[in-house]
Amino acid sequence: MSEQVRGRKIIHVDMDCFYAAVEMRDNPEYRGRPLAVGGAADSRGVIATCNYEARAFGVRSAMPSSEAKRRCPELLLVRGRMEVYKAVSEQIRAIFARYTELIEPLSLDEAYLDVTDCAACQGSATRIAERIRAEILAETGLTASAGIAPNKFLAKVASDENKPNGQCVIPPGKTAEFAAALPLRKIPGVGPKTAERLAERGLHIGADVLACTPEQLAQWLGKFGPVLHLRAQGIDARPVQTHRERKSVGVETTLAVDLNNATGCYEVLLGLLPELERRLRDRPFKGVQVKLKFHDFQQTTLAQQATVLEPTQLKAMVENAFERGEGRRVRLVGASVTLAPPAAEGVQQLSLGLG
Ligand code: DCP
Ligand code: MG
Repeated sequence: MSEQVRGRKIIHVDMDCFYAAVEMRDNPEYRGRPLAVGGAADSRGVIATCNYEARAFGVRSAMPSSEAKRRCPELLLVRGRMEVYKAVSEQIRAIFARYTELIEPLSLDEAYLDVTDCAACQGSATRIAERIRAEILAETGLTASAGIAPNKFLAKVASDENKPNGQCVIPPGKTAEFAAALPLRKIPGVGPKTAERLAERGLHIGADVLACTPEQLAQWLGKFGPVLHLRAQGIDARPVQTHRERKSVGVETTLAVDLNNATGCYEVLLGLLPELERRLRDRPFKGVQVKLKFHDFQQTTLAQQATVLEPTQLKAMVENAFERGEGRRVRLVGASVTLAPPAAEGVQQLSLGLG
């Protein structure tokens, strides 16, 4: 790793139970009680987020609201107010911009900041993070947590360490040590399934991964294998990206009633294509994905190469994806395309092939 990479100062800022915190700020009667923001329990809604009182009952993001209500019968479930969250998001981004132009938003409430060249606080990233969090609190009435580290991966993991309203620094000399002790599940990219597969091989923390070669890991995990080997050493060379090229365009819909056959799913997909076409705006693409989410919230994605959206290909993909459900009913259908790299633009003309 070059000195230049080693010398970066990255801050990851993440608001604490964001939507729920905004609702408690604006509705004092919600405070001190278990509160979740999400869709209603009786209409297939899911939890977007919840406050710490609700988390104590095991309520979590992405959980069906009905399950959340089972775990916490007194749960107060409120609808989200997206426009308010977006306004707060703009406020915090304006605060970040006082310190650096190198800002990479990850979502409304989360961003990476590269403050390597920021002169504030005598260049102390730790104190810059403290100041940013203090300004967020003063100007929005909400708390944020932060991670400070020499790269994005460690900064993100660190911001979770002292949540809520806390921060954690991983200094350059401690990165390897921190990563070696890190439970693999905390590494972005390691989901519950990957963690399980790694645990089956006796791999639980970063140090365990370093006993394997990147080639072995590639055999087990594909492209992510060598990446995991780097992360387990505390290495991440990805720069903070101020604007991201759009890599894919997708549309999806949650069905009012679950479907139990592939033909029905295909019809729903056909209905989504005009919207996909509109959002594509004639850009060339190189791959197509079909996504089905089953009634148990498990989902499957099928990807194939394609430069046009061809009904026969899509139909076969839907059928294939449906079979993976092994009889499970479908609650969501989605389709997306992977955009061709900008260099290829103009070379091939998009045609939807659907008339
Ligand atoms: N969100 C959502 N659906 C999810 C996850 C999150 O709608 N499955 C929304 C609601 C969250 C916001 O995004 O408030 C930010 O997501 P975070 O993962 O940062 O979660 P929180 O900010 O709610 O909690 P934490 O304190 O753990 O960051
Ligand atoms: Mg958050």
